[in-house]
Amino acid sequence: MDIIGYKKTIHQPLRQATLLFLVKGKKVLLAMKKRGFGKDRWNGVGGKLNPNEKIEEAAVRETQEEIGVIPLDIEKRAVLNFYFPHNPVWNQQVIIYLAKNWIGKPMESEEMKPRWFNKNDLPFELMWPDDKHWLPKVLEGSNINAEFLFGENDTLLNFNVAEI
Ligand code: 8OG
Repeated sequence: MDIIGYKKTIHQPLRQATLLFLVKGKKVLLAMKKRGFGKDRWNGVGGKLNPNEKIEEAAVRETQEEIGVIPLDIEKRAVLNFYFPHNPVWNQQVIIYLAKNWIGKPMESEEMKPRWFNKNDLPFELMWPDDKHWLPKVLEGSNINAEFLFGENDTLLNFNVAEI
């Protein structure tokens, strides 16, 4: 199964979700997901849109809910399309944001446990397998469009990453 072939079988736009990373100098904030999709992985913070919500509003709300800070001046830095042919309800488009300014101090919630990491020493073995292909580029300053095709057990089968 290749990405081009699979995309031809999809007829609705992908559902959107947000993912935001706080950055401070050489550090980036990741949070350990304690439940749900992506449990036991380090990730940025984010999730699905509420009805009638704009994507940027969802990025800010999810950050506040998950780690208790209000991000300011969020920068849209990547658009990632994820395809799961064995379970298409997981197909989604994730919009990636960075924030260099925020109000509050990151704290643990029921869903996430935050921790600062060096940008050049990320725990990729405990992250989604696609992250190593785009997150370092985003943190270095690139803007990215990418698509990823997953098989069962979160195996990454195929991907395209473009710097724009
Ligand atoms: O609302 P929910 O917890 O299901 O949102 C899932 C979050 O996970 C959302 O912020 C988007 C993010 N996410 C994916 N796939 C991937 C991925 O492959 N890598 C990373 N880093 N995050 C992902 O849905």
